[in-house]
Order: sequence, then C-alpha cells, then structure tokens
Amino acid sequence: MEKKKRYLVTSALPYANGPLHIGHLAGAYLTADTYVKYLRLKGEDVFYICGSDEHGAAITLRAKNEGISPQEIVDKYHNQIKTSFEQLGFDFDIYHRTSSDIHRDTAQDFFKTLDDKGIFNVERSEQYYDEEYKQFLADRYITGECPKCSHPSAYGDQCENCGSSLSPTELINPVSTLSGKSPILKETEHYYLPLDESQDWVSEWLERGLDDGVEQHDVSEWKKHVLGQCTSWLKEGLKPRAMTRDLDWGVPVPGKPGKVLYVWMDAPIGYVSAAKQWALDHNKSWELYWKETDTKLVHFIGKDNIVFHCIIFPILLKLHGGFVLPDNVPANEFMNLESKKISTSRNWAVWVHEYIESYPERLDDLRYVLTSIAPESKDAEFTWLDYQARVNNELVAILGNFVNRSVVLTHKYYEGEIPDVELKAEDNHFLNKAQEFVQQIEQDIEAYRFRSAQAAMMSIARIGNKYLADEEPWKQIKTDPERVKQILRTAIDLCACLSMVCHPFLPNTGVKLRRMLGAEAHSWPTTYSEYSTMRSGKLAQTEMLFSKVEDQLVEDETNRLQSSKEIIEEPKTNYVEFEDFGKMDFRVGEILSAEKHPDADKLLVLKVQNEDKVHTIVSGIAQQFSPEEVTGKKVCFLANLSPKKLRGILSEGMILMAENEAGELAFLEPSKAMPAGAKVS
Ligand code: B3M
Ligand code: ZN
Repeated sequence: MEKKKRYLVTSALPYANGPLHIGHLAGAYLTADTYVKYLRLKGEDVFYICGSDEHGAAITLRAKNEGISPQEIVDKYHNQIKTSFEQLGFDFDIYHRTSSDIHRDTAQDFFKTLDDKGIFNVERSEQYYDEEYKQFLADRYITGECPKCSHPSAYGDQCENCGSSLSPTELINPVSTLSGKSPILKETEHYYLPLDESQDWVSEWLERGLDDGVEQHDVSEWKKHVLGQCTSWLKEGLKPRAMTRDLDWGVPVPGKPGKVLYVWMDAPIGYVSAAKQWALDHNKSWELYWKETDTKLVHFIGKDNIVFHCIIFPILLKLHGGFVLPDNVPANEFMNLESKKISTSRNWAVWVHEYIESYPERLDDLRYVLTSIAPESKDAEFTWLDYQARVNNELVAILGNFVNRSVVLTHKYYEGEIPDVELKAEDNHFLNKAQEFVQQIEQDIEAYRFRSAQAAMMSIARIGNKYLADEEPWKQIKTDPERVKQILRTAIDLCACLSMVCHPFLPNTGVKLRRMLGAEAHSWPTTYSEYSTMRSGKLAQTEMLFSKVEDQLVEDETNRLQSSKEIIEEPKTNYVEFEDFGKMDFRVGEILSAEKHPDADKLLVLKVQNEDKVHTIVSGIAQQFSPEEVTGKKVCFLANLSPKKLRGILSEGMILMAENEAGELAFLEPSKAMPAGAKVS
C-alpha cells in the first residue's frame, strides 16, 4: 500500500466526569503520545487530537449527585484533565471539548446530512421510563443483568463485562439508576441508524480492509483482540440502534425539542469538531487530514470503546461520505491496580493530578512503568512494588547508570571535552549494534508494540553498560589513555543516540540528556554515524536522570489506597423535597440488648424497642461502644429503612449517630424522658 502522506491520530475523549487516573493513561493515551512523539521525531506530518467528552449519563448522574449542573461538572473536570495532560507533556495539537458551540454545530450538520439522505428510520417504540424522575432511561440511566454474560450491572447500551452492545429492553430485571426503581414502558420515537444494512460493508472493511473493493488498510496490522470482538458482534448480526435520546443534556436534535444525539454518535464527531477548531485557531485546513485519502487515521482507545470506533463510527463516516476511515484502532485492554479494578466511585485509583503534585520529578518514571506493563493484548496489573522495582532496577540501574558513568568519566578525564578521535572498527561495530536496536524500536512503534519498543530502547543502555564493563576505561586510563579517549567518545555517542530515541517514552529524560550533551534540535537517528552530530563537543554539567524509589513511597501509597474510603456520591448542596423527608419514619428506640456480630468485629447486633415492635439493627459501632455501654440507651433511629442483610443478619433500620472531625461517634439521645416509639420529626 502507498505510504500515507500525513497522520491523523486521536485518543478517546475522556468523560469529563472525574479526574484522570493511571488506568486512563495506560489505555488510550500514553501509547498515542509515544506514537506521535516518535512520528514527529521522524519528521512526519502528524495531527494529534483529543478533548473532553462532555455529554452522556455519567456526567448528568454525577451532576445530580453533587447537586450542580452538568455544565459545572464538565467545566471542572475538563480543565483538570486538560491540565494533567499538559503537565505530563502530552503533545496534542488541540485538547477540545464537546460542550462547545462548534461541536454542537458540527454534530448537528453531520446528523442533518444523514437525515437528508434518508439514512435514519424514525420509529415509535416502547422505552423504559422512570416515573419518579419523569425521564426515559437509556445507556447508563438504566442497568440490569446482561442477557449475554449475566453480568448483574450491564448498562442500557453496553455491557462493560463482556463488551456486548445492548439495548435497554434486552436487560433482565432493569432498574433505573436515577430512582433505583423498576421502570415502566412508555412510547417514544427515535431516529434509528440501520446498522444491519451496513453489515456487509463493515464486515468487508474490517475483515479484508476493503471499502467498496478498494484496499484501505492492512488487516494483518490490526490487533487480534480488536478484530475478535468485532467479529463476534458481526456474527450476532448488527441491529438498528437509536441515535437520539429523550434527554436535555447533549447535542440537541435539530427540530426535535427534548431530544439529543446519542452520546456515541456525538462524541466521535468530537474528533472532527476539534480539527475544525484547530484549523480556525491556526488558519489551516482540517479537511486535509480528515478528507484526503493519503491520510493515515489511527484511533487509540480502551477495549470498551471498540464497537463504537470499529463498527458504529466507521459506518457513520461511510454513510455521510467524504471522510477517511480508520487505518487502525490499536485498542488496549484494561489495567488493574493492586489486584482490583480501578474504580472512581470506590476511590480505588492513582489519580494523575495527585501523582503529579506528589512526585513532579517522577513523571517519566510513571510513563516508563505504565509503558512497561501496557495492557496491549491482555489486562495488566499496576502495583507500587513493581513500580519501585522497575524504576530502581531499570531506569536507575541501567539507563541512569550508563549515562552517569559516561558523563562523569568524561568530565573527570577531559573536563567534559568529548575526545575528537577516530574510533576503532570494533567501536563502530558496537555502535552499529545499537542502531539495530533503533530499527527494532521503529518496527515496534509502527506496529503499536510499545512495550517491546521501550525494551529495545533500554537494550541500548544495557549494551552500553556491558561495553564499559568490558573496556574498563577506569583501569585502561593508567595503561592506554589513547584507547580511553575512543571508549568514552563511543560511550558519549551512544548517550547521544539515547537522548533521541528515549524521547517518545521519556520526554523529560530526553531533555535532560540533550542538555548535558549540548544538543540543540533533535531528530531520529538513521545511522550510527549520525550519533556524534547529535551532541556538541563539550558536556554541560552532570544531571541525575533518575532517583531510587524508597520503601517509604511504596508504604505511603499503599496505605493511602487501603485507607481510601468509598466515595459515596454524597449529595453536597442538594435539597430534599419535604415530601421526601416525610417518608422517613424517625423514632426514639430503646436498646434492649446488644451483642457483637459473630462474623464482623466492627458490627454490633442490637434489639431496639419501637412502639410495638422490636427491630434487629446491625450497626457499625462495635469499635467505639461495647454491648454493655449501649444496652438500655434511648436513641434516635430510622425505623422504615428497607431491611437489608448485613453479613448474614437482616438489619431493620439505622441508628442515627453524630460524628466529629476526629471520627468519634455519639448517639442522638432525647433531652428528656421519652417513651420508645416516640416519633421524631
Ligand atoms: N468518553 C470514554 C469512555 O468510554 C469515552 C470515549 C469517547 S471517544 C469518542 O470511557
Ligand atoms: Zn455481558
């Protein structure tokens, strides 16, 4: 296939409903940035796009929980995410956002073009509806058992467990995520995209790389697990999918008040609107990248976005016409943290903004470790112990050690002047060996094998250490000082090579190394004879490239994780309606008896006398109160809380406790004698 003239690279648009965590970086972002940095070093024309995905249920649900507007949520997290990427040195040409006017206009134009072509089928059908919230339920507004894998909490459009794309009416025992109640069915109309009618086209495009018989891409370059997921959906047969929703937060459907575009039609068009905004800002042509067939479009995503980037969006692009199609979608799998799934709601995450704040000097350390364990073809695991081992045993002991010895010895013997001597044949042979690893890096990056590419980069430092160990300049300096000049020039030339090829993986290290070597511009070495041109003749002062990770850091981070309380989405400033409050049946109760829970040392099992009933209540106060202390107390409790089994014992209510800053608890006891069962309001 003809070599493409330019690259259009995208990373999935992160939902602006929370901070970035390391799982995001390991998924759709770090590999893309490494890829772009490499291509630019090679002098390629690359347009790199990302931005915030600001619509969808995840955002409106968080806004509801926090009692603020969706716009306030996305403004907060869009800015935080954008700042994190900037601080990490990501080279986006634009980091845009889908709540912008230009995105709304672009998405509406896209929709109108398809509608004018008669692509959509407008159908009335029964959809799930939450009577309490007076809202239709789709996507993340509804959850239920997955009909494909029985995962208990699949969403209305997708099961995150098995990746299946679903529609709400397929869910078993659906429940509204707004009210928690079972929804009713109610008629509404939507614009359906007839995916089934594009089944043959998308199958040929995916499985043979052909668009109407013309070769578009090389299928053999696609990851097996990506094609595997697509094939399984195609085998099931594509079904029409609603491209509109009865919601008020999103891109309004032209001429249809109360309806917005399905977020997975809206968001990928964000890649186009970002390009338009960039073109406006820079007086350039966005069409060159999105419409010229000699553009190579690569989407970097996580595995839960495969169906949208490999089937739905390509079909939309094809039906619209005039856009290039993805050349590859090298989706990564997931990364877990200390053997658990990363979870925003359970605060089980390493937040990027916190990491940057805590360890500003360790940004390359994180990049290195995440690339080393990148979930390129299967899920990966991040642990702080492994992080420490890789930084100390690889970055410090191999790359840092080689550069430090080369630079320190050159300062020591020649005051930093790099010996301008002819090299022996064996030295050139050695440098040529390094160039073979450089070629390996190229092949690996261009095949989206970033772990292997980074390992090849580290091999250059490894052979550098072996070269110094074999040549022992610190010994030969006494017996053959002329030879030492050749040895150290060779070592410094290898450092110059590393200062270029480490840049896609370790950008901050590349800057430091080039500063030490007095290198101005930087480019990708095509032969080893170029290495000496990638440095000046005199070294600047030595800088430490890396520092060891001490056990204390591992302990601090592990403790932080272990103590991370679940972030229950506490309503912060939202008010409850009086009628909601009226549903609560608060009473005075007398604790008749108390005993420790047989299987949970934090729980007490209480018998609480209400007016004419004794409630069994399981309460998490065992570490603050003994059974003796609480027996006989008159306390305030919620008598009509839905009964729930807590570690095997059915608990019928909740004791109200006050808690101070120090975490001390206190009962709410009546200020004067009150009978058990007295109403509290
Ligand atoms: N906002 C990210 C996710 O599913 C989603 C990507 C959109 S890319 C157009 O987590
Ligand atoms: Zn499933």
